[in-house]
Amino acid sequence: MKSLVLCCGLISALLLSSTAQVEGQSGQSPSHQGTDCTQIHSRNPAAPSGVYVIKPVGVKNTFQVYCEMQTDGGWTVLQRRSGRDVSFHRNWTEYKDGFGDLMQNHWLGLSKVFSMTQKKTWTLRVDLYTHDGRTLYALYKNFRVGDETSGFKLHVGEYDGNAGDALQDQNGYGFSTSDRDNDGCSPCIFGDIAWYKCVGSKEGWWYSQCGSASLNGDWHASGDHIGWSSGLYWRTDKFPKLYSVKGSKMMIKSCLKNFVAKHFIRGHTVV
Ligand SMILES: [Ca+2]
Repeated sequence: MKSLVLCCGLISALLLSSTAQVEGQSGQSPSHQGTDCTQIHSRNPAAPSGVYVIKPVGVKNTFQVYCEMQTDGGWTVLQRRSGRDVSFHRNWTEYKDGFGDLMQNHWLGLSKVFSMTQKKTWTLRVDLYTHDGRTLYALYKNFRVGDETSGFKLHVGEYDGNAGDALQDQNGYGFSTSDRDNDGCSPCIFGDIAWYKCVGSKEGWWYSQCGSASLNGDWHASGDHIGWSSGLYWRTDKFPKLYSVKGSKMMIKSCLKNFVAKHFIRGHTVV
């Protein structure tokens, strides 16, 4: 964990230096505010959390994201759940493109996450809010998703945190929706029960026969949050059985060690 922070701190300084140089050379006002929230924060540590326009490295089009600006850097939010005002019953195209309100409950969209994570090195942070007011977290190094041909396959590296590791067994699996089955089992056998799809109620996730985590299922209020297989679950020993969390947030921060070293040392521009 300490080495991760040090790495990102060093790289942020390098990135700040290099991007300032590029802007100074061009003299143009950018139509976007950075390649991602980490870069925006590194340029201006006083920048508040909120919606920003970004243009990831190598991507043609800009898009909006919610940036969670914290003392350890800027995090780009991929998913947020805090209630049932936005339905997560969506098809493949909707999970691909994204939906919801960036300021509240939303899913950024798998194609955007792919476009961000195909370059740079990323850390995923999953925050899980319990019904008794606690926040547990899970950190994964080397997070990325594959392209659509791969089913937006999930890649996560080393785990750290206090929520337990529920995502590692979904590593390497494509995303599944009610109209796209990449869960790796047909049928999926659990004792004397067989399902053809791990998708429980039209939610999408990286199911893996079917796996230990899903944060896009049906949201359940306090008092109605235990016993639901389609809730927001993170099945580790840190939670009671069949426990649906009160809220969740998934966000990523870039750590540009390889990318910056390659482009900075060779004198190429970083955009
Ligand atoms: Ca299946």
